[in-house]
Amino acid sequence: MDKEDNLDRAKRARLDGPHFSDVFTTSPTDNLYHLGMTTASHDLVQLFGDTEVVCMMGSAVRAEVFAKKHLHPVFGGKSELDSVKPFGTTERGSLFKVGKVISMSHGMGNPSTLIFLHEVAKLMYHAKADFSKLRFIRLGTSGGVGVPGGTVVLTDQPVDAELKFGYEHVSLGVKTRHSCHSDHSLNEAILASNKEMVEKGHFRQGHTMATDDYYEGQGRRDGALQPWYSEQEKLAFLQKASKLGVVNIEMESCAFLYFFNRLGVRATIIAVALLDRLQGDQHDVPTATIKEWGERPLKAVTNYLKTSVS
Ligand code: R2B
Ligand code: URA
Repeated sequence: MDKEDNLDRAKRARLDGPHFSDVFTTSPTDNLYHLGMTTASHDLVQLFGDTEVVCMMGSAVRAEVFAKKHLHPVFGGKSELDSVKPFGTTERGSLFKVGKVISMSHGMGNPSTLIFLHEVAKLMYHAKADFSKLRFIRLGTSGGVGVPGGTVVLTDQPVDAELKFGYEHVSLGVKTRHSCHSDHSLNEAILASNKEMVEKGHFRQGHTMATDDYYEGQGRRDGALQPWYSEQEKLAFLQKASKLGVVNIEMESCAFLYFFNRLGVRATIIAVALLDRLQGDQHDVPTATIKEWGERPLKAVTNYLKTSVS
């Protein structure tokens, strides 16, 4: 934890642990509102107690594709494909489980993601899942910085939209800054399961910038509003990011890794670059190519899961 806030020592210590809130753990019923499940409505231990890996992604459609097309053939056993159905509500996001792996969506951006992170962590707590085995992986898309479209990036450390390492959170009007990083051994294991992609140069590790906006927050000039910055100023900023070691830009890595670092659970982010932002703001790649690239993180994580789920 950085010392950039005004919390006194006792309050700061609460952020370092114990990790689970004494409020929800002692409530007679806990409502996982956005997942559409409660401790009373579902037998969470029976349904989710054996979970080993939680895979999260922005899109509900992608979460379903991952569950049906990638997880079911490997972990579905004798179950029918039709039996892969979402749990709870699908109004805000979708959650599927195949074998010991959850595939779920979290929407776009740090704020939406944080809601689902709190609720899925509580879900795992109520389910009595083994947190020493649990891993959380975000699979996504991103804009590359100095890497071509199609490159899969494994985040080592995220920076925010000001290129500062870590994540800034506000509670009760107080800003707290939190250092955050991916789990090193998890990254090594994912890379080791995807040697061919690594050797081809299609898979690499680096810093990821997370922003609260797809357009001006990522320095795009093709949004609806007239930006204050020129094309040259945009490129100078992206070059500065690149020199710092940033290889891609997305919208969730800071909150995602902050959350799991605070909880003390292994987590990482894997996202394919859909374009190189040093070359432009929009891509002109055929839809079929974007679809194939979009599935690369799903395939890479499936390769890892094949070797690491009991
Ligand atoms: C990548 O893609 C989405 C924006 O198009 C956002 O969720 C992200 O991080
Ligand atoms: N997702 C982002 O956040 N940015 C991009 O440029 C592409 C996908």
